[in-house]
Amino acid sequence: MHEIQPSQASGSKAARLRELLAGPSVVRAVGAHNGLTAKLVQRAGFEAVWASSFEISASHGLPDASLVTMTQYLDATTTMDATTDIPVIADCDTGFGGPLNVAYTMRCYERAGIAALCIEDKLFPKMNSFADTGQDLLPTEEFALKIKNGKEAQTDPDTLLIARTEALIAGMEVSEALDRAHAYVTAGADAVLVHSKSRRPAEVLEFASRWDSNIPLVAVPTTYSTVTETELYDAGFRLVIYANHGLRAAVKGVQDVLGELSGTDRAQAVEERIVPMADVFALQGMRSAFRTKP
Ligand code: SPV
Ligand code: MG
Repeated sequence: MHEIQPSQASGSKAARLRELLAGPSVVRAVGAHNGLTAKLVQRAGFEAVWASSFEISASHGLPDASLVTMTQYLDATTTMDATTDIPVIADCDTGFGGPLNVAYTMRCYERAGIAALCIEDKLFPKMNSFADTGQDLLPTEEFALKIKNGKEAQTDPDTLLIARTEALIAGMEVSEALDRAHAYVTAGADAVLVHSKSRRPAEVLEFASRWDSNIPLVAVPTTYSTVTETELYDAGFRLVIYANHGLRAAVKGVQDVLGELSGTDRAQAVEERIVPMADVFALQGMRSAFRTKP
């Protein structure tokens, strides 16, 4: 079993993420889907961006159901990486196919400089974890082979491959989730994400209490949102992903403002509830784009 090792200071984002994961406090990532939302994540002080398949799919107006292609995901992820200084963790769904697709995905994402990739043990094509259908899993050995192939294709030793088990999402017992996750560690995973749709943190905390590895654990407290980062860290989680809070905030904000605007006859009605253009200019880097020589 291998622990996350701080890198030999290559200065890359992947090396930085390894350092953070080996550090004394929980690493926090937030979901994003484009350059602007990734910048907002960085500005709010989070340590990493989660290039969420749910958010990227939604940004195309599509369900998170393996419809968006690998190159579309990579394009969005590369933009997020280019517009931020913090590591980007790419949600690569099932790895976009079989073991060969995972190896190809690893090569493409590494070439683009992405710090970490996460793949999950659902069947391709997959559905979002909170959908009530399409939660069938690949046999453990087949997913372990995907992890092995991904790791073998890796060239930068700092790149992280996170194995995500959907066993609890599929209604299996904690012991099945543990068996799978331990097999993924043996196959070479650098971290394990155990996803859950429970309203309470009990099952992920039980998973962590029975975790028999130094490989860091990753939590996505979307439904069990009462849990604190401290509780998760103390249980053994080193990375917490707030997967879609920015997108959901944006949908609420746009819906509310446009709803109000459509019921009135002048734009001033919503002025107080929207940011000034100057705030967007700042996010776009307008001043540096148009800086002229003195
Ligand atoms: C995502 O953000 O795309 C995730 C997390 O994979 S979830 O939507 O909970 O499956
Ligand atoms: Mg996803």
